[in-house]
Amino acid sequence: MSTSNAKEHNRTKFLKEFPKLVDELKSILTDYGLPKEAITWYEKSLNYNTPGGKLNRGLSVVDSYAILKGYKSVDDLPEETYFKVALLGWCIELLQAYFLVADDMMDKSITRRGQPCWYRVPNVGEIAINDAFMLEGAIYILLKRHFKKETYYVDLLELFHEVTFQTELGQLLDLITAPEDHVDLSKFSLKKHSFIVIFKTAYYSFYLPVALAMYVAGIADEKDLKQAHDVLIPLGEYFQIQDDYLDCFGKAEDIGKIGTDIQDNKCSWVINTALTKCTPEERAILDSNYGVKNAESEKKCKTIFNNLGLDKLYHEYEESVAADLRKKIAAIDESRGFKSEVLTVFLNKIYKRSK
Ligand code: DMA
Ligand code: MG
Ligand code: MG
Ligand code: MG
Repeated sequence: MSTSNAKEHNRTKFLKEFPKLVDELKSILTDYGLPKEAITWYEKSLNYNTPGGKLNRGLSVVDSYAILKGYKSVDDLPEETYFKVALLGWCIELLQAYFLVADDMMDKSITRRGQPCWYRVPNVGEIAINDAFMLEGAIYILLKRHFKKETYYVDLLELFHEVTFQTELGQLLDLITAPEDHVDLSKFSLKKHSFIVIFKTAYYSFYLPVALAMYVAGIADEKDLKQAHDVLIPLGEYFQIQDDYLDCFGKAEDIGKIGTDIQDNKCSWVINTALTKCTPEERAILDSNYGVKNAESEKKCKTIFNNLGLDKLYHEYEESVAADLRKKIAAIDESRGFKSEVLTVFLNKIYKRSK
């Protein structure tokens, strides 16, 4: 199979597991005696918010496990093992769904994955808050039902809880650094940006999938978890910088969402880099137009970003961070069974992405 066929095949195989989990979750509501309308609502929320994305996080649990255990293809995994690692992958996708439903409300976003954000679907509105909680709740129901007997069950629980809290800390700082009613660009810095993105994105999107695979594979020595962490956190930072760049310069058809960072006054890589390069005149224009909720002000900011050559700076950053990560990966100690290939595969998945 060619690489792209294998990729599509793995994605389809992974997607096939999701309806089984939806049925299992529905059966729990049925056992509680919930009326049909509530069961249908939960089903709709699960299906609308969980499977529609790139599934990179979920698929990475399966891929990483296969590499750690030396399987050439995910098809070689025993059926029961595949089900378990795919289930953990779906737990990350549920965590992601939970964060995104809430994030879109807080960011007042319009579209997500090419469809209206969940809170904007007719009759949903603020019920989306409870739906977000219930997407998160699904994780712990599934973990208990399928992993309670494993020696690493508590490790999984602690990892999900810790990473969730870290993400929420990142979201907090993201939101309070970007108040709606008060734009103050002097509050921004690349250092603050780095903290925000590591916490709001890198832990749950990059460290979590690999760490989960490591626990299941039994290759989870503290030193190896740290080796993985020390590459995956900067890798996740790079990924969120791509997200920031694409929010401003990407195509809505590619990224499946309409960028809101400029109007939302976000402390993104784009504005922070611009602030380090702009003239006092450009700074004055940014001060009075960044975070202002209209297309005209947004356009003035974008013109400055273009004039500053941010596109070129981004591509230079991308090359230098990728080279740096490859160097770090080359220095990994594999003596306890950890495999650096897990990290290379992850880097290759996101290198130069446009969506
Ligand atoms: C996303 O940050 C972080 C989480 C935890 C959902 P963001 O608001 O930049 O994401 P997006 O651009 O996808 O709305
Ligand atoms: Mg957002
Ligand atoms: Mg956000
Ligand atoms: Mg973004």
